[in-house]
Amino acid sequence: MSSKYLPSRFEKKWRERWKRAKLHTPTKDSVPGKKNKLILTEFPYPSGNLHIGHWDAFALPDMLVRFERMRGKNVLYPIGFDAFGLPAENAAIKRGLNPRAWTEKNIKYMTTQLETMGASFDWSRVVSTIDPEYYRWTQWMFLKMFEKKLAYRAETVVNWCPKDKTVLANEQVVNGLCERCDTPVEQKMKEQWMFKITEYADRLYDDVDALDWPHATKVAQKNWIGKSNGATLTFTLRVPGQGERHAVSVFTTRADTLFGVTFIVISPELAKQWLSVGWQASEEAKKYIEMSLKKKELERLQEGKEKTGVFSGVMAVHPGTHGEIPVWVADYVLGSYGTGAVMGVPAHDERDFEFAQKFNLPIKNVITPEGIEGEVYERMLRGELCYGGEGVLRNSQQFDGLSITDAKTKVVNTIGGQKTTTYKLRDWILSRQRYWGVPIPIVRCATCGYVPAQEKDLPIKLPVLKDFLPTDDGRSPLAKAKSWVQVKCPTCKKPAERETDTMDTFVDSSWYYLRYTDPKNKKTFADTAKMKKWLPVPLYIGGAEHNTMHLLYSRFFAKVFHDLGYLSFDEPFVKRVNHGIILGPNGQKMSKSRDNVIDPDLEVKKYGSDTVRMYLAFMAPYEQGGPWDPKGIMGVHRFLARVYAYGIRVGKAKKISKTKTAKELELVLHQTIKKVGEDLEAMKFNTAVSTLMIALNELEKKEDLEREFFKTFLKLLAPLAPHLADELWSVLGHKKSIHLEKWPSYNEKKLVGEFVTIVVQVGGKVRASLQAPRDITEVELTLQAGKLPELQKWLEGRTPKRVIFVPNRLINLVLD
Ligand code: ANZ
Ligand code: ZN
Repeated sequence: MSSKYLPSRFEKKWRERWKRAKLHTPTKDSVPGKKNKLILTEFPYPSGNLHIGHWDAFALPDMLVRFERMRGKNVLYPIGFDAFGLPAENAAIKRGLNPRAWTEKNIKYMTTQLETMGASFDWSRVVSTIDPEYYRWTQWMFLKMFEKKLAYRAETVVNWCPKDKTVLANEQVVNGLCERCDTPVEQKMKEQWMFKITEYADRLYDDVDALDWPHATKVAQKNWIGKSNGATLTFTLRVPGQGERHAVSVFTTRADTLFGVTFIVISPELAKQWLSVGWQASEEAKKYIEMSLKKKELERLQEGKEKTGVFSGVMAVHPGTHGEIPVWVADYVLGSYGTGAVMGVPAHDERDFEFAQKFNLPIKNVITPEGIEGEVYERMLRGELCYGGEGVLRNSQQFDGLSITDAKTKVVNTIGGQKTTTYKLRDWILSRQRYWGVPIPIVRCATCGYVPAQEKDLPIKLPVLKDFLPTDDGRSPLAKAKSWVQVKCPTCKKPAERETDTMDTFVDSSWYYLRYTDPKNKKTFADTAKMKKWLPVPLYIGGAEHNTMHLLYSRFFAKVFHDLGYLSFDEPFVKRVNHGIILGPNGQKMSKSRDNVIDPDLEVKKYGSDTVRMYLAFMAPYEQGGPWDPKGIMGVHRFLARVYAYGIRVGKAKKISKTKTAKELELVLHQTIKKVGEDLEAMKFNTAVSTLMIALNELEKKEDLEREFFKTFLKLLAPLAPHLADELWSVLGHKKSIHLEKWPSYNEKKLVGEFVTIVVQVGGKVRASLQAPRDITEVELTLQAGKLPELQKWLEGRTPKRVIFVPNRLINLVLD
């Protein structure tokens, strides 16, 4: 047997053996004496080809999966496809194919690619969102939510292309232009199906705290929900010719600044409502309102954009001073937030300040600036500068001298306002006027209105359509399926029509993990007892791009179906880990236009699957990601080649004089077992690899072959390079797969060798000292020294060019 490492000779063989031996599949729902663990990764979109990010997302968690199995857990590692969605529809339109044909072909191909990873998925539980047996339950969940009034119809703003006469998804609007014809996109009011996620805003906000999630993800969830504690205050209006018959409410987080209010601003949306109830606005105001309503929220809020607005002609009465203040209409106030109106406090709010300056409105300071002196202080008091900080009240009658916090409550109580909590979160618009999605199971009847489909009629199957281009009137392409659309009303049996909108694909992915626990169930989305075995998900690994929508929507679904009695938990994902992004060799995001895309298939051809896995593990901390380095992968490949050569030598040596591990290697052995185990458990794959590298160095230094040590080494390597480990395991004469072995244990007593004090120098100057085990290796010592806090200011992030090493005495890191 050659000692040249040629993974293409055996990797496929092992994958086939694992498959035949049903090593990972099907996962039993319980195994006596074993604890269950579900390790969940975000199921992929079947775009047609695996990219290196997929390897990062699936092959690396597989290391943890295999490790946990060796540690005696019953691990479920499922896979599926999030297969509805716009890209399939667009690709199909382009190629003149049917979206289902295109998607299914991709799933098939990607399945073969996923298999080459050697990832130990349970292929018996594959879930695909386009399978009618899956979307039957997506529709069922919609019906449950409709029943509870958590799914409803309402008018909202949509993107509209006036040339194509169609509604566009946000992704189809590129720089404000229609993706297909480059016409400027308009905003149009249209009735849509919505989920009432706002009803859960409070719980979604509060329950984040207890989750074992990355801090950034938790903050992102909270910001998205945007909870704000404030008050609603009401101002009486004086409308010309109508007297004091009307009022306007504002939402404020700074009720304490009431006496600094010098104007009121209402949003164009609220102004439009006023128009509809008889407000006589000037032509100028009407024009301004019309124009503003066409703009996008983002555009309106743009920082630094010059403020615009128009006087309404209406005056308001200040509830504290009883003086008159003008009411303006301006687009920096949003219709969808708070009450759609604000009290203008230019001395203390930056936006109001800009507005007052532009339109020459009075600016009145009511808070004494704290910690500010001199000229700036004087100017703030005069209202020439805006001040948003702490301080006590002034210019505020009986409230003078109060702190901001005290004043907030007192002002609200005195003028009869109301404490209010407001959220940025909006209800979830789930309907899409597109073909390739789950049909919304509703019938529109002229007599009965929106009638839910009956459970026994589910799934309402997506009809096969030749022409699935969007229609001219903004209705979904499904409107073209005449015979499918025309049905009898389930209630009154008169002719009626099916709803032709389909669902946002985020609905499909909000519950897929439930289905993994019981993918073939025909009676319910998943059996309760089976769900209990695996859920809530102990670990969910995915990309940071899902910090808000997908994770929030899934949490919302879990809460709803918990409240309806179907789930025992109301938070779906106990722990969340976000993986980093693999960048191109030039450190930039991989993209075809930059010509820096790494094709995993090619890399596997060149180096083998194990090398690609190991290199991804080694290149950077998992949660951080980093650039792909062609030299780096060669280094990892050489390391595996050395492992292979060592294994072949051990295999060939018929009789090895000593079978016990040499005394001087015991420390390394036990430390390696401990470190690799701890690293894998914490998903620190990179340091697990470097620990194995150090161990191999030590092995190779000895003249005698270390069979026992090497056997342990292979077990530690097995989760990372599963093919190679099994190949060498059989070379050593084992009949059963190494993946059925127990994870090695270490002896606590053998962990500590004798300690020595080592002098640490940088560029020849003593900068620190270090306690290290006797006979610590150069590599290990360099690593440890590099981490010393007292060295950081000397290293300044540089890596040493050269290392001078005197065993058990000294290490000198030479920088240049
Ligand atoms: C007076 C005031 C004085 C305000 C002051 C702030 C500072 P957050 O914290 O994001 O909830 N606001 C209220 N409704 C608005 C709307 N529909 N469009 C734009 N702005 C709106 O922000 C709450 C503050 O945002 C509110 O408090 C209000 O301005 C403004 F020194 O009221 B404040
Ligand atoms: Zn009817």
